[in-house]
Amino acid sequence: MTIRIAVIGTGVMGADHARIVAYDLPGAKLQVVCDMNVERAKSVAEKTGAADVATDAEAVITRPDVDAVVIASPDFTHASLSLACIRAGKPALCEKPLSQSSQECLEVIRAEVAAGRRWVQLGFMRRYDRSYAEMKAALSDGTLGRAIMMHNLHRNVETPAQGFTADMAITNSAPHEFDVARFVLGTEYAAISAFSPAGADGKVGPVFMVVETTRAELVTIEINNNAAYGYDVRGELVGEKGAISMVDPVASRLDLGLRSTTAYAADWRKRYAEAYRLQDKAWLRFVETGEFPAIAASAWDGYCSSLVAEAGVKALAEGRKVTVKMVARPALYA
Ligand code: ISE
Repeated sequence: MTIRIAVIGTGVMGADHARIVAYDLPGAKLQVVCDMNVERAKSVAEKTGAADVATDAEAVITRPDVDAVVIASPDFTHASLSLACIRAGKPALCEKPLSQSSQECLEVIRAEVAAGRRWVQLGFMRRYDRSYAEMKAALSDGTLGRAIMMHNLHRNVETPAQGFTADMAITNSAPHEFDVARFVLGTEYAAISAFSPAGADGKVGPVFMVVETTRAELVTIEINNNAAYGYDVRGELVGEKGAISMVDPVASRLDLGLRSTTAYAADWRKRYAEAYRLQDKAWLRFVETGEFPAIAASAWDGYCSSLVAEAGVKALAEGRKVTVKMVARPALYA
Protein backbone atom coordinates (compact mmCIF):
# COMPACT_ATOMS: atom_id res chain seq x y z
CA MET A 1 0.00 0.00 0.00
CA THR A 2 1.38 3.45 -0.89
CA ILE A 3 1.70 5.69 2.16
CA ARG A 4 0.26 9.15 1.48
CA ILE A 5 2.37 11.74 3.27
CA ALA A 6 1.68 15.37 4.15
CA VAL A 7 4.58 17.73 4.79
CA ILE A 8 3.68 20.65 7.04
CA GLY A 9 6.03 23.60 6.62
CA THR A 10 7.83 24.32 3.36
CA GLY A 11 10.86 26.20 4.67
CA VAL A 12 14.38 24.77 4.45
CA MET A 13 13.64 21.45 6.17
CA GLY A 14 10.08 21.02 4.90
CA ALA A 15 11.24 21.47 1.31
CA ASP A 16 14.04 18.96 1.88
CA HIS A 17 11.74 16.34 3.43
CA ALA A 18 9.28 16.91 0.55
CA ARG A 19 12.11 16.23 -1.89
CA ILE A 20 13.07 13.03 -0.06
CA VAL A 21 9.46 11.81 0.05
CA ALA A 22 8.92 12.63 -3.62
CA TYR A 23 12.13 11.23 -5.07
CA ASP A 24 13.87 8.99 -2.57
CA LEU A 25 11.27 7.12 -0.54
CA PRO A 26 9.83 4.14 -2.49
CA GLY A 27 6.37 3.24 -1.17
CA ALA A 28 5.52 6.83 -0.26
CA LYS A 29 3.52 9.46 -2.11
CA LEU A 30 3.80 13.20 -1.43
CA GLN A 31 0.09 13.85 -1.02
CA VAL A 32 0.10 17.47 0.18
CA VAL A 33 2.48 20.22 1.15
CA CYS A 34 1.12 22.72 3.64
CA ASP A 35 2.31 26.17 4.60
CA MET A 36 0.64 29.43 5.67
CA ASN A 37 2.74 30.97 2.90
CA VAL A 38 0.73 29.46 0.04
CA GLU A 39 3.09 30.78 -2.64
CA ARG A 40 6.02 28.98 -1.00
CA ALA A 41 3.93 25.82 -0.69
CA LYS A 42 2.99 26.05 -4.37
CA SER A 43 6.64 26.47 -5.34
CA VAL A 44 7.64 23.33 -3.39
CA ALA A 45 4.66 21.44 -4.85
CA GLU A 46 5.75 22.35 -8.38
CA LYS A 47 9.32 21.14 -7.72
CA THR A 48 8.22 17.89 -6.07
CA GLY A 49 5.00 17.00 -7.85
CA ALA A 50 2.94 17.09 -4.65
CA ALA A 51 -0.68 16.14 -5.36
CA ASP A 52 -2.08 19.09 -3.41
CA VAL A 53 -1.29 22.34 -1.59
CA ALA A 54 -2.86 23.52 1.66
CA THR A 55 -2.50 26.24 4.28
CA ASP A 56 -4.34 24.79 7.33
CA ALA A 57 -2.06 22.35 9.18
CA GLU A 58 -4.69 20.93 11.58
CA ALA A 59 -7.08 20.30 8.67
CA VAL A 60 -4.34 18.52 6.68
CA ILE A 61 -3.62 16.17 9.60
CA THR A 62 -7.23 14.92 9.69
CA ARG A 63 -7.61 14.54 5.90
CA PRO A 64 -8.72 10.99 4.97
CA ASP A 65 -6.21 10.98 2.10
CA VAL A 66 -3.26 11.60 4.47
CA ASP A 67 -1.75 8.55 6.20
CA ALA A 68 1.27 10.16 7.88
CA VAL A 69 2.67 13.62 8.55
CA VAL A 70 6.09 15.27 8.48
CA ILE A 71 6.10 18.27 10.84
CA ALA A 72 8.67 20.79 9.58
CA SER A 73 6.95 24.01 10.59
CA PRO A 74 8.50 26.50 13.06
CA ASP A 75 9.71 25.09 16.40
CA PHE A 76 6.85 26.60 18.44
CA THR A 77 4.27 24.57 16.46
CA HIS A 78 5.93 21.16 16.81
CA ALA A 79 4.32 20.00 20.07
CA SER A 80 0.78 21.11 19.22
CA LEU A 81 0.91 19.54 15.76
CA SER A 82 2.36 16.34 17.25
CA LEU A 83 -0.60 16.25 19.65
CA ALA A 84 -2.97 16.74 16.70
CA CYS A 85 -1.34 13.78 14.92
CA ILE A 86 -1.74 11.59 18.02
CA ARG A 87 -5.41 12.57 18.32
CA ALA A 88 -5.91 11.77 14.60
CA GLY A 89 -4.00 8.48 14.81
CA LYS A 90 -1.47 9.66 12.19
CA PRO A 91 2.22 8.72 12.64
CA ALA A 92 4.44 11.80 12.61
CA LEU A 93 8.05 12.62 11.88
CA CYS A 94 8.56 15.80 13.90
CA GLU A 95 11.59 17.97 13.17
CA LYS A 96 13.68 18.82 16.23
CA PRO A 97 13.10 20.21 18.74
CA LEU A 98 9.82 18.64 19.89
CA SER A 99 9.39 21.89 21.77
CA GLN A 100 11.62 24.49 23.40
CA SER A 101 9.49 23.81 26.51
CA SER A 102 10.05 20.55 28.41
CA GLN A 103 6.51 20.88 29.79
CA GLU A 104 5.09 20.85 26.25
CA CYS A 105 7.21 17.76 25.54
CA LEU A 106 5.64 16.08 28.58
CA GLU A 107 2.18 16.81 27.16
CA VAL A 108 3.10 14.86 24.04
CA ILE A 109 4.53 12.04 26.16
CA ARG A 110 1.35 11.89 28.26
CA ALA A 111 -0.74 11.70 25.08
CA GLU A 112 1.33 8.79 23.71
CA VAL A 113 1.20 6.97 27.07
CA ALA A 114 -2.59 7.44 27.14
CA ALA A 115 -2.77 6.13 23.56
CA GLY A 116 -0.69 3.12 24.58
CA ARG A 117 1.77 3.48 21.69
CA ARG A 118 4.35 5.81 20.16
CA TRP A 119 3.11 7.97 17.29
CA VAL A 120 5.91 10.53 17.02
CA GLN A 121 9.47 10.01 15.75
CA LEU A 122 11.81 12.96 16.35
CA GLY A 123 14.01 14.27 13.55
CA PHE A 124 17.35 13.73 15.32
CA MET A 125 18.84 12.43 12.10
CA ARG A 126 22.48 12.41 13.31
CA ARG A 127 21.74 9.02 14.90
CA TYR A 128 21.73 7.74 11.30
CA ASP A 129 25.13 9.26 10.47
CA ARG A 130 27.90 6.64 10.21
CA SER A 131 30.37 8.63 12.33
CA TYR A 132 28.18 8.48 15.44
CA ALA A 133 27.21 4.87 14.74
CA GLU A 134 30.92 3.95 14.69
CA MET A 135 31.54 5.90 17.91
CA LYS A 136 28.65 4.12 19.59
CA ALA A 137 29.90 0.73 18.39
CA ALA A 138 33.47 1.42 19.59
CA LEU A 139 32.07 2.10 23.04
CA SER A 140 29.52 -0.71 23.23
CA ASP A 141 31.95 -3.39 21.96
CA GLY A 142 34.57 -2.43 24.59
CA THR A 143 37.20 -1.10 22.16
CA LEU A 144 37.44 2.24 23.96
CA GLY A 145 36.93 0.95 27.47
CA ARG A 146 34.91 3.21 29.76
CA ALA A 147 33.77 6.52 28.23
CA ILE A 148 35.34 9.60 29.83
CA MET A 149 34.44 12.61 27.64
CA MET A 150 32.80 13.52 24.36
CA HIS A 151 33.80 16.72 22.58
CA ASN A 152 31.42 18.32 20.06
CA LEU A 153 31.73 21.32 17.79
CA HIS A 154 28.85 22.56 15.64
CA ARG A 155 29.38 25.56 13.37
CA ASN A 156 27.01 27.11 10.84
CA VAL A 157 28.08 29.60 8.18
CA GLU A 158 25.52 32.07 9.54
CA THR A 159 22.41 32.00 11.72
CA PRO A 160 20.03 29.63 9.90
CA ALA A 161 16.80 31.58 10.13
CA GLN A 162 15.31 35.04 10.59
CA GLY A 163 14.90 35.99 14.26
CA PHE A 164 17.48 33.46 15.41
CA THR A 165 18.39 34.43 18.99
CA ALA A 166 21.43 33.70 21.14
CA ASP A 167 19.32 31.31 23.25
CA MET A 168 18.38 29.40 20.08
CA ALA A 169 22.00 28.32 19.74
CA ILE A 170 21.10 26.23 22.80
CA THR A 171 17.41 25.45 22.12
CA ASN A 172 17.50 24.96 18.33
CA SER A 173 21.05 24.02 17.28
CA ALA A 174 22.50 22.25 20.33
CA PRO A 175 19.62 19.72 20.64
CA HIS A 176 21.46 17.72 17.99
CA GLU A 177 24.47 17.33 20.28
CA PHE A 178 22.33 16.91 23.40
CA ASP A 179 20.55 14.00 21.71
CA VAL A 180 23.44 12.34 19.88
CA ALA A 181 25.74 12.42 22.93
CA ARG A 182 23.03 10.67 24.98
CA PHE A 183 22.61 8.19 22.10
CA VAL A 184 26.35 7.44 21.77
CA LEU A 185 27.10 7.34 25.52
CA GLY A 186 23.87 5.62 26.55
CA THR A 187 23.64 7.93 29.52
CA GLU A 188 21.54 10.77 31.00
CA TYR A 189 22.46 14.31 31.97
CA ALA A 190 22.97 15.59 35.52
CA ALA A 191 24.04 19.23 35.11
CA ILE A 192 25.06 21.86 32.56
CA SER A 193 27.27 24.98 32.55
CA ALA A 194 27.23 27.48 29.68
CA PHE A 195 29.50 30.30 28.57
CA SER A 196 29.39 32.78 25.70
CA PRO A 197 32.17 35.00 24.30
CA ALA A 198 31.14 38.14 22.41
CA GLY A 199 29.78 37.51 18.91
CA ALA A 200 31.39 39.24 15.92
CA ASP A 201 29.94 42.69 15.09
CA GLY A 202 26.63 42.21 16.92
CA LYS A 203 25.84 38.80 15.41
CA VAL A 204 24.60 35.88 17.51
CA GLY A 205 27.77 34.73 19.24
CA PRO A 206 29.10 31.26 20.04
CA VAL A 207 28.01 29.31 23.12
CA PHE A 208 30.27 26.81 24.91
CA MET A 209 28.68 24.26 27.21
CA VAL A 210 29.95 21.60 29.59
CA VAL A 211 27.37 18.92 30.35
CA GLU A 212 27.91 16.41 33.16
CA THR A 213 26.28 13.00 32.82
CA THR A 214 24.84 10.80 35.55
CA ARG A 215 27.98 8.64 35.14
CA ALA A 216 30.27 11.68 35.63
CA GLU A 217 31.31 11.73 31.97
CA LEU A 218 31.83 15.22 30.49
CA VAL A 219 30.26 16.36 27.22
CA THR A 220 31.62 19.61 25.76
CA ILE A 221 29.61 21.40 23.09
CA GLU A 222 30.60 24.46 21.07
CA ILE A 223 27.84 26.04 18.99
CA ASN A 224 28.83 28.83 16.63
CA ASN A 225 26.05 29.88 14.28
CA ASN A 226 28.14 32.56 12.59
CA ALA A 227 31.38 30.70 11.88
CA ALA A 228 31.44 32.16 8.34
CA TYR A 229 33.89 29.66 6.76
CA GLY A 230 31.63 26.61 6.34
CA TYR A 231 29.22 24.14 7.90
CA ASP A 232 31.52 22.25 10.24
CA VAL A 233 30.47 19.57 12.73
CA ARG A 234 33.10 17.61 14.66
CA GLY A 235 32.96 15.02 17.38
CA GLU A 236 35.40 13.00 19.43
CA LEU A 237 34.64 10.29 21.96
CA VAL A 238 37.40 9.74 24.54
CA GLY A 239 37.60 6.45 26.43
CA GLU A 240 40.05 5.04 28.96
CA LYS A 241 41.78 2.97 26.24
CA GLY A 242 41.66 5.36 23.29
CA ALA A 243 39.58 7.83 21.32
CA ILE A 244 37.49 7.88 18.16
CA SER A 245 36.72 11.04 16.20
CA MET A 246 34.59 12.02 13.25
CA VAL A 247 36.20 12.55 9.84
CA ASP A 248 34.50 15.24 7.76
CA PRO A 249 33.01 13.29 4.81
CA VAL A 250 34.55 15.24 1.95
CA ALA A 251 34.22 13.41 -1.39
CA SER A 252 37.27 14.91 -3.08
CA ARG A 253 40.42 16.98 -2.61
CA LEU A 254 41.53 19.45 -5.27
CA ASP A 255 45.33 19.68 -5.83
CA LEU A 256 46.00 22.82 -7.85
CA GLY A 257 48.46 25.71 -7.96
CA LEU A 258 50.61 24.54 -5.06
CA ARG A 259 47.49 24.05 -2.95
CA SER A 260 45.45 21.06 -1.78
CA THR A 261 41.89 21.97 -0.82
CA THR A 262 38.70 20.29 0.30
CA ALA A 263 35.33 21.99 0.65
CA TYR A 264 32.90 22.42 3.53
CA ALA A 265 29.16 21.97 2.98
CA ALA A 266 27.19 25.23 3.01
CA ASP A 267 24.70 23.81 5.51
CA TRP A 268 23.40 20.60 7.14
CA ARG A 269 21.29 19.38 4.23
CA LYS A 270 24.29 18.27 2.18
CA ARG A 271 26.43 17.20 5.15
CA TYR A 272 23.65 14.94 6.49
CA ALA A 273 21.84 14.07 3.23
CA GLU A 274 22.35 10.32 3.75
CA ALA A 275 21.35 10.50 7.42
CA TYR A 276 18.09 12.27 6.50
CA ARG A 277 17.39 9.68 3.80
CA LEU A 278 17.98 6.78 6.19
CA GLN A 279 15.96 8.47 8.95
CA ASP A 280 12.99 9.12 6.65
CA LYS A 281 13.21 5.58 5.27
CA ALA A 282 13.12 4.17 8.83
CA TRP A 283 10.13 6.39 9.61
CA LEU A 284 8.24 5.12 6.55
CA ARG A 285 8.85 1.57 7.81
CA PHE A 286 7.45 2.67 11.20
CA VAL A 287 4.34 4.02 9.45
CA GLU A 288 3.91 0.78 7.52
CA THR A 289 4.50 -1.63 10.43
CA GLY A 290 3.82 0.31 13.62
CA GLU A 291 7.22 -0.87 14.92
CA PHE A 292 9.27 2.05 16.22
CA PRO A 293 12.76 2.10 14.60
CA ALA A 294 15.56 0.75 16.79
CA ILE A 295 17.82 3.81 16.73
CA ALA A 296 15.28 6.57 16.08
CA ALA A 297 14.54 9.28 18.61
CA SER A 298 11.17 9.25 20.39
CA ALA A 299 9.15 11.93 22.16
CA TRP A 300 11.01 10.91 25.32
CA ASP A 301 14.33 11.75 23.62
CA GLY A 302 12.77 15.04 22.54
CA TYR A 303 11.91 15.76 26.19
CA CYS A 304 15.43 14.90 27.40
CA SER A 305 16.98 17.20 24.82
CA SER A 306 14.62 20.09 25.58
CA LEU A 307 15.06 19.69 29.34
CA VAL A 308 18.85 20.05 29.20
CA ALA A 309 18.47 22.93 26.72
CA GLU A 310 16.21 24.77 29.18
CA ALA A 311 18.82 24.22 31.89
CA GLY A 312 21.52 25.47 29.51
CA VAL A 313 19.65 28.71 28.82
CA LYS A 314 19.28 29.21 32.59
CA ALA A 315 22.96 28.40 33.18
CA LEU A 316 24.03 30.97 30.56
CA ALA A 317 21.71 33.66 31.91
CA GLU A 318 22.65 33.12 35.57
CA GLY A 319 26.30 32.30 35.08
CA ARG A 320 26.16 29.13 37.17
CA LYS A 321 25.91 25.35 36.83
CA VAL A 322 22.28 24.17 36.66
CA THR A 323 21.18 20.65 37.57
CA VAL A 324 18.97 18.63 35.20
CA LYS A 325 15.99 17.01 36.92
CA MET A 326 14.11 14.52 34.73
CA VAL A 327 10.72 12.96 35.41
CA ALA A 328 10.52 9.16 35.64
CA ARG A 329 10.81 7.48 32.22
CA PRO A 330 7.47 5.88 31.24
CA ALA A 331 7.56 2.19 30.36
CA LEU A 332 6.46 3.09 26.83
CA TYR A 333 9.99 4.39 26.26
CA ALA A 334 11.94 1.65 28.05
C1 ISE B 1 19.05 23.56 12.23
O1 ISE B 1 17.71 23.68 12.68
C2 ISE B 1 19.41 22.13 12.10
O2 ISE B 1 18.71 21.24 12.52
C3 ISE B 1 20.79 21.88 11.64
O3 ISE B 1 21.03 20.46 11.59
C4 ISE B 1 21.75 22.54 12.60
O4 ISE B 1 23.07 22.39 12.13
C5 ISE B 1 21.43 24.02 12.73
O5 ISE B 1 22.33 24.58 13.68
C6 ISE B 1 20.00 24.20 13.21
O6 ISE B 1 19.70 25.57 13.36
